[in-house]
Amino acid sequence: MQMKLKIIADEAKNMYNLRLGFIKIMKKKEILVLEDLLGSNKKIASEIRKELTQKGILTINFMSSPGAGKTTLLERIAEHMRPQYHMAVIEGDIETERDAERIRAKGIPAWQIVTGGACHLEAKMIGKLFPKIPPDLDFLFIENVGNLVCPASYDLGENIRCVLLSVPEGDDKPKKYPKAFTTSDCLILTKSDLLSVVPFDSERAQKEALEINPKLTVFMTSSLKDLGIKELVRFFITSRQLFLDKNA
Ligand SMILES: Nc1nc2c(ncn2[C@@H]2O[C@H](COP(=O)(O)OP(=O)(O)OP(=O)(O)O)[C@@H](O)[C@H]2O)c(=O)[nH]1
Ligand SMILES: [Mg+2]
Repeated sequence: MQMKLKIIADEAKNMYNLRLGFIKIMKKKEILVLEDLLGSNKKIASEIRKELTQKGILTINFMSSPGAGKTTLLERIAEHMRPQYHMAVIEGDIETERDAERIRAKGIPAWQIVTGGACHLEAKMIGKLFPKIPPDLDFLFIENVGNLVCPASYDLGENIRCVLLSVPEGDDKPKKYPKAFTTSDCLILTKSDLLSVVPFDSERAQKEALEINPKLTVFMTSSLKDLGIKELVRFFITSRQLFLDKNA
């Protein structure tokens, strides 16, 4: 009886070790596949950046959690840029054409990428839209899928990456979701009109964001009250000029 039990225990142990080995191999394979994917994404992104910059188009990638106010901010930016500057928007969502429809309603060309479940955009998705992008654009905005984690790992060929953080989300987010902040050039605090009703320490949010990324340029905006949008638009216009001068 004891002998039989020992054999069963040994078999279970062997099975366990086999499973552990299998998981280790699969994990290694997963990491290799991911590295490969990110590597090829980076290559496509570099080509996109090169081509768009040569055409004088500054590309800006907006990342944030769902509902932080990306589309509303783009609607305001469109009002501020018109009529001097030509802009277009690529919208990324898991489902629906809604955000692209909102932008088109402002008279701005917009294309919707429906990822069908994927939580981020990838450079190849932007590349597929290339034939549609008018060459006389000044600015191409990309609204990433609402998610504060996955989009941070994918270069889309942008010149400027902006992370939006809305007041109702809480001032502790930069250190909890660091990659979106460490990989961005610009932090846009949104919905500042809610500061009077929601506890949000904007100094803490800025300080902690700058601790993990001192290069961030910070803006405080309210699309609802049209606050801070003019300054943000001026920043994009100046940045485009700098890129043009650099690539002249
Ligand atoms: N109070 C206030 N509400 C805002 C502001 N900007 C946007 N909102 C509201 O926030 C909600 C979400 O705004 P969207 O612009 O759709 O947010 P989004 O980030 O594009 O959302 P997803 O595309 O779903 O990730 C809407 O109800 C907006 O009216 C703002 O400045 N102040
Ligand atoms: Mg949106």
